[in-house]
Amino acid sequence: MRRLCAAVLTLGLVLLAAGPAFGAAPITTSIYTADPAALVVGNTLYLYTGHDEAATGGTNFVMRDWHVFSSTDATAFTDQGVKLSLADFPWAGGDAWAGEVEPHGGKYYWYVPVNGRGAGWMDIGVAVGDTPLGPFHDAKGGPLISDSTPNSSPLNIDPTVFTDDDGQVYMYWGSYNGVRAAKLNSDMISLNGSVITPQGVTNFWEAPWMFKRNGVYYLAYSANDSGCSAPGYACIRYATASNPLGPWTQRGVVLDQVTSTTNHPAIIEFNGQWYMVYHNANAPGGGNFRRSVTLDKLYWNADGTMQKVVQTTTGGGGGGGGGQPSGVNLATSATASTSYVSSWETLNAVKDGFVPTSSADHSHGAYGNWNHQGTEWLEYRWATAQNVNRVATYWFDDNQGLDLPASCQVQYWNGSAYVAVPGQSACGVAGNTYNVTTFSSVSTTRLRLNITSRTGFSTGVLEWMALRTGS
Ligand code: FUB
Repeated sequence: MRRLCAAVLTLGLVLLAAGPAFGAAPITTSIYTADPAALVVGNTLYLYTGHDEAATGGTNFVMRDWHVFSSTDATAFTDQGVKLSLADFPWAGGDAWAGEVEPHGGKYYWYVPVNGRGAGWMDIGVAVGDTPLGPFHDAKGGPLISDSTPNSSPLNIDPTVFTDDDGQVYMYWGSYNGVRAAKLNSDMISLNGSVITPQGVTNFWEAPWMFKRNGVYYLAYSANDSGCSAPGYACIRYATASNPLGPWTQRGVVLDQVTSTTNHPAIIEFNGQWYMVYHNANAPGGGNFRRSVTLDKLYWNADGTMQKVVQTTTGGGGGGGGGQPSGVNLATSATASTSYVSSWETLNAVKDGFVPTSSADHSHGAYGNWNHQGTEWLEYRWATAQNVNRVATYWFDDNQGLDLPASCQVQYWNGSAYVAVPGQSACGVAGNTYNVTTFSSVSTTRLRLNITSRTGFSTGVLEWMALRTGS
């Protein structure tokens, strides 16, 4: 009955897509990185990344420079350091956002969005260097694209630059649903013709990445429609075309939602293997403004469509591509309690070690708090202190009154109060998978999961694992 009532209440609200919440190991955990662009030169894969410097709990981007990482095996990456910064653009005032490097005429052109201090907000500038590692300097002395460029995007960020077989160079960019494209002249610092609004790039939000394979043009981009991600989060969709300026046909989702709200693709072939390079919030202490670049293998279907990328599980707080994380699950020996559980649900189901097949799989029982809204909590207690450094949560979503939460937080009892576990990575809220949250090891007799619902919904949990440090 309550599921029927809830169905009526929730009719017309968002349906959430399935998707693993994890990614492979970050390319570094020394700094936070975001917005990757990839380039292969000889036997080296270069990743050009933004640099997140927001403090823990920060609610805005703090981005002042860009790093370059290099690798010869797509596994181990060397941070080559800061190769471009806001200081290289005297006309820019802040916001070193997502750029891309394109080789041309023996030089390397690095297109970057920056706050241009002029009218409006974000502009696109261009730097040039003689090698993939620079040194780079401002190539133009002012913006290539600004808010005063006719037909520019509502937010002029995220340039992707592509050179066709005939040598013509194209740039796509934009955000706030406003994708734009233009040809570049061979000087690489001026437009050849006017800015167009390419057709068919449906669900575009931002972060385009353009490339060509077997004569087909591909445009991957960040989308945030309800068909692919939870509110506030993004997935990566892609479109194909037979002409570099379109029209485009959308082909679906190639990367599901990740643990950061934003996402940003770079798709590239290196040593005979294709990769999806992207970012998430999986590094220790990570978050929406403390992101980390990672990459996973990408595979093709025979018809030229891309298979959805499987976000793998190694390191960085990863959890298993939907599978159960490994390690000793201390939950099985804990006593569970909660601020509220519906009388028909089964609190102890969260610690029985069952591996659900989806967020709707309550075949082994589930915890649910319908019809409470706001923040409720689950808690584990042990008779003696346990060393814990990660939890994994599999949310219950009945597609009726229970929905994935808006947010969550892990706390521990420090002997006198509940406090947030230190160095906590993003508390993931993805469906149909284990969401792993890592933190600095704590020795405690009590662990708590605070769960905050979305407006109009209650929340539920199928499994909540507490994993022993070092196992
Ligand atoms: O990193 C700042 C902005 O967030 C980028 O420009 C977007 O692509 C998004 O990742």
